Amino acid sequence: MRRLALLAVASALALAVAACGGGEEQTPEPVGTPQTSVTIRALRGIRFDLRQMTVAAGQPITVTMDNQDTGVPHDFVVWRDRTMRERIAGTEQCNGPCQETVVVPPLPEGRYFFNCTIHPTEMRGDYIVR
Ligand SMILES: [Cu+2]
Repeated sequence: MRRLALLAVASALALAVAACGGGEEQTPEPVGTPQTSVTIRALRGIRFDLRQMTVAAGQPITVTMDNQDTGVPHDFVVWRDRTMRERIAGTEQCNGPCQETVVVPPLPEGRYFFNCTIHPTEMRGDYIVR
């Protein structure tokens, strides 16, 4: 397990170095232990409490959208990228307070995108698989 974690870190570093080949400043890769179960909260003010989540590659991921925004509907949808052409999975919409859960299918490593489809510009973030 520890060896696997080290390998994951090493490959992430290799990718980061490769990504820096262009010579421009890059923001560092976010650090976080990949999760298989995540809760994201929709809060008053049309926002999520998370701007990114890091989840495990090759495993189904359970995401619970905890809508604490009374009287306001939200959902949680994962997309292949920010173009939102390819929808991977998502919850139903629900009117807060409420919770909806989705199981996101196993994905290869990469940077995906999530948002609330009702408030797609205010409520969004990175779905990072590693
Ligand atoms: Cu919303």
